[in-house]
Amino acid sequence: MSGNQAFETDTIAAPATGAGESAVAIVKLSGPRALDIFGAMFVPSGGRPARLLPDRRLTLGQILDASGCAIDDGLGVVMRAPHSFTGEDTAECHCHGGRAVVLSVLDSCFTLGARPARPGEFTRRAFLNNRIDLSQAEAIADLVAARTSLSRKLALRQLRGGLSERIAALRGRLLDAAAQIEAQLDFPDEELPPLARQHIITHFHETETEIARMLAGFERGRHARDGARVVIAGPPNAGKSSLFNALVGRERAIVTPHPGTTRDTIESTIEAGGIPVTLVDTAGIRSASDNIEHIGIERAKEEIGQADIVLLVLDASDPSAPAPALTEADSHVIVLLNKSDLISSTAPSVQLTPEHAIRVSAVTRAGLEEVERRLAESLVGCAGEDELMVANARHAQCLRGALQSLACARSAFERDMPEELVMVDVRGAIHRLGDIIGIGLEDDILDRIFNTFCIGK
Ligand SMILES: Nc1nc2c(ncn2[C@@H]2O[C@H](COP(=O)(O)OP(=O)(O)OP(=O)(O)O)[C@@H](O)[C@H]2O)c(=O)[nH]1
Ligand SMILES: [Mg+2]
Repeated sequence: MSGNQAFETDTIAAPATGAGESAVAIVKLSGPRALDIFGAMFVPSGGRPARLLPDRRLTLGQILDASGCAIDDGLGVVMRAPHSFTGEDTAECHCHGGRAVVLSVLDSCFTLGARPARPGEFTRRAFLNNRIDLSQAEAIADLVAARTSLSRKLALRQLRGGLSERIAALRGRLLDAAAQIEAQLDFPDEELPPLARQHIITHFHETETEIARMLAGFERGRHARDGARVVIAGPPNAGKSSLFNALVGRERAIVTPHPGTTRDTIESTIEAGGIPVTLVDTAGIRSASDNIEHIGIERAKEEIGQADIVLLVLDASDPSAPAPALTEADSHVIVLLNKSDLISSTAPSVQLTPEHAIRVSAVTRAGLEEVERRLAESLVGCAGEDELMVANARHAQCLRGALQSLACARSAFERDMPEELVMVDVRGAIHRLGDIIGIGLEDDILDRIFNTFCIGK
């Protein structure tokens, strides 16, 4: 755990549910005055005062404004410290989810002494009170933002401590090695026995291998968490917009027999292999016939540059089709031979057909399942969940830093450099691993992380 300990002196309030109308909304209070404020604005039916309500049991009652007038009938619940999410005294009003109701309930909280919670402040308090570590706090934001089943699963595993345990184990191993080296510094006259030296080098090496393995899955983990950008590109009239519509499942892009139909880029979201994919249709690439088309082509090229995967669409029925500028030698490109309904299966199609090109037809939908399968394979592969452990760019950056420091430490140790020098890098690696779970992180870095959360989380 983080070793942070900071009990806040003020009490915060915010809606825990989203903005807009809903059947029910929840307003949360957390902090030392949460139970007092709740007691002044919630009157349980049956006459028992709110301060005597049992923990974690929903009770029907009246929600009042600060002057004692009824705002709504609803449910109230209290969770006393330390058995709450934040580790502080917490209370919730479950009211009807209209804007006026929620605003009045919040206003009542503020008039009675709470202040508006900042983004992510409930989670930050949970972290500061050692209820969760930083990677778990981040997992809550990921779970709320998860748009597909795979991103939800990854976030849940991180919330349950999957990543924290791995990092804590790696860090523990380095702390052991550091202790052995430190002991040497304290008793400089005693040589570290060769066996212990070898043992420490092996320790470093194993840790490096494990970190490198975690980092190897980052690209796929990132796709699983954040989704991917897949760009449909190719020569004019190859059927890019038709394929875009077929994959999206509706007539989103204009399709005509005239080359140069698509000018601007068009986006839509689909799901492939459990991850959200932003699919982008682009203008056909050729020497532009006018300025608007020229701008469209420039945009298409920009999109290709930013794509995680390019679906290069060629017209299989047109033997004179230009050879693709992008080839499948680039692992980011999947070649689609469209209009395969117009040719016999044995007929030779476009020249230089890459071996792994997929024959498709936007008209008959032939081959589209294979496209989705290949997309999923390229984006997350058959990676086991274990390989998708690192999905957050901040975690990857910390792991890269740790790996670099560790490699320096090992090389210095192998070259019999002074132990003090070795220790600088060992400490660096330990810190970078600690950053992932939030050990000793500076306040301004925490600010930056929690500011990306939404209010009420
Ligand atoms: N037979 C057949 N015709 C297709 C297929 N896909 C597209 N077409 C036709 O090919 C023509 C061009 O299709 P589009 O989808 O507009 O092609 P595009 O690549 O987006 O063209 P630009 O936007 O001009 O670059 C249209 O007449 C489509 O109906 C296919 O799989 N089979
Ligand atoms: Mg088009």
